Amino acid sequence: MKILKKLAMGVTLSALALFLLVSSALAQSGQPLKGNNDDNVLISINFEGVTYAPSDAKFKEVLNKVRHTVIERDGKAYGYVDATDADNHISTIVAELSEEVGTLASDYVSTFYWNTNYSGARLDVESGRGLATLGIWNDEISSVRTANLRATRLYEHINYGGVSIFLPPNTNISNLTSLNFNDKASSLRVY
Ligand SMILES: [Ca+2]
Repeated sequence: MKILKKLAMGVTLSALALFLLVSSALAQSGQPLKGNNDDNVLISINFEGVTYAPSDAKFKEVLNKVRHTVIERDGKAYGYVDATDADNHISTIVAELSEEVGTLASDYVSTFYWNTNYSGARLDVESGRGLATLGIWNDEISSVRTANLRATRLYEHINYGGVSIFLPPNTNISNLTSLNFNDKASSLRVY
């Protein structure tokens, strides 16, 4: 985040209020994010062992607490306040994914785009790489295609700081606004 934005959006960011942007029709369906589709959306989140749908009274309250969102391959989302809890969950997922072997470059490369709908300049990042700073890409990424077999994480601040969102393999997000992360990432990892 740029400094000016930080001041204005600190509270909003902590919420990672991605789910509120989901269409009401989807929100009522109870279906989780599905992999391998464009415009994936999250419509419910597990927090401290309880799953909250947008229709639940406490949904907004929960989102306001969540700082780290972890999306599993089946599309289920888990929210964490504590970074270590999120890291532990991610470690388990990454360990499982690391056993999968592919033959395509796209199996191991996530692509980030300057604009929505996978347009504009693109940034390819290979599995195993972390970018602690993004240079001219800071606060610019607007869409992403994650590697077919490897997970990807976006962070609000440089050096893997701030709120974060962990995306499963083979996931296309055509507009990161849907995850409250448009033009917001300042560091990232491809596992
Ligand atoms: Ca952008």
